[in-house]
Amino acid sequence: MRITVLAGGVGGARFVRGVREEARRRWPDGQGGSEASAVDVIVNTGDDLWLAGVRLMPDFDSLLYALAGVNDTERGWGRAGETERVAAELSEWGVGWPWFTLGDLDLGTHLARTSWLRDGLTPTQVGERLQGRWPLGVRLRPATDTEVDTHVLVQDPDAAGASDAPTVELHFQEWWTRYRASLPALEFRQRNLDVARPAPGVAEAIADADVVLVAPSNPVVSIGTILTIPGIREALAATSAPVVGVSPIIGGAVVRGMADACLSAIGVETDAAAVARHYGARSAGGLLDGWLVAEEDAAEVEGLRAHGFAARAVPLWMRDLDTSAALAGEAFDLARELRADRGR
Ligand code: FO1
Repeated sequence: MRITVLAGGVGGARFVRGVREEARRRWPDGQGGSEASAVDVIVNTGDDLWLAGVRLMPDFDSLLYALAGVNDTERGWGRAGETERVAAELSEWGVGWPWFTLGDLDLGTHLARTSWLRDGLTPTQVGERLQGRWPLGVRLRPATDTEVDTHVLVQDPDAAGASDAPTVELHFQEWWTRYRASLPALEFRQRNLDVARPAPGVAEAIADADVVLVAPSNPVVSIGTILTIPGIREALAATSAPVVGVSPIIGGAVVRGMADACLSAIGVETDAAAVARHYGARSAGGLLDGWLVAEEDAAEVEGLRAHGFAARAVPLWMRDLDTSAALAGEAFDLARELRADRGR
């Protein structure tokens, strides 16, 4: 069973842990000749940035740390047991951003990554080395090896809200961590899309999948950014695998993060059905065959089915490994039914 997941960082990590667990339970590798399974995670790279001379890949690192079990579960990013001695010095030197903390252990990752990049390795090759340190049980794949860093067009925050304030482009991470997504985003833009291509192995992971899962990550700046990489939408349209997504919205509210600020910026309601329609039904040229909504949103199922989505209301809250695995199981079950329907 080959499972490919499109994921961002923090919300994606929780879901991918569930996918890994459920895959292990359903397809214990090689025992009794049972079918083996493989999980490939296509990771958003739009949050990535250069800061203090090092290359950060926040979504990749959130998944890496969470799947390795070394993540800070409180903050949702960075390393457990972190210290900030170097960050204090960087702040004294005025290097980096005072609102963006680079922990000591985390800096170890960024220094290793930057060192390998300077040796000529690609982000994909760097990712292979980083995940080689811990047996993750899944393969993390940056969506592209091109630097596509998301930037956000806003009214100049220093123009004191003047109606004719000029616009400025902020790196997504400044908009997200300094301004907490409070500045209305006029546009999200990725860099270098004219030369960006899926990273090696990404198009194949989609084409060869038995199921493609869309994690409950930010539909705009995480999943949306993966979809802007030329070639990825085409691969998703062409794969024989059913594409099943999980709503990041429960009862009209985001589960975590500030996806609502991103959705409103592109004119999409913060609603489980609205996000599905934003992604589009595959039968109508969009992304999704199936869509899982929370039981709180069961009333949306009939309308979604009328729009061509194989929708289903299931428990969506991922409180722990078991609930995350159960959610992954619901996605696997829906995908199996979709494959059976297609077979008919
Ligand atoms: N998020 C914050 O809100 N404040 C921070 O200081 C911060 C530092 C940071 C450093 C490394 C890293 O990989 C992630 C970091 N994040 C921080 C989280 C980051 O904004 C998110 O992981 C995603 O990029 C947005 O979902």
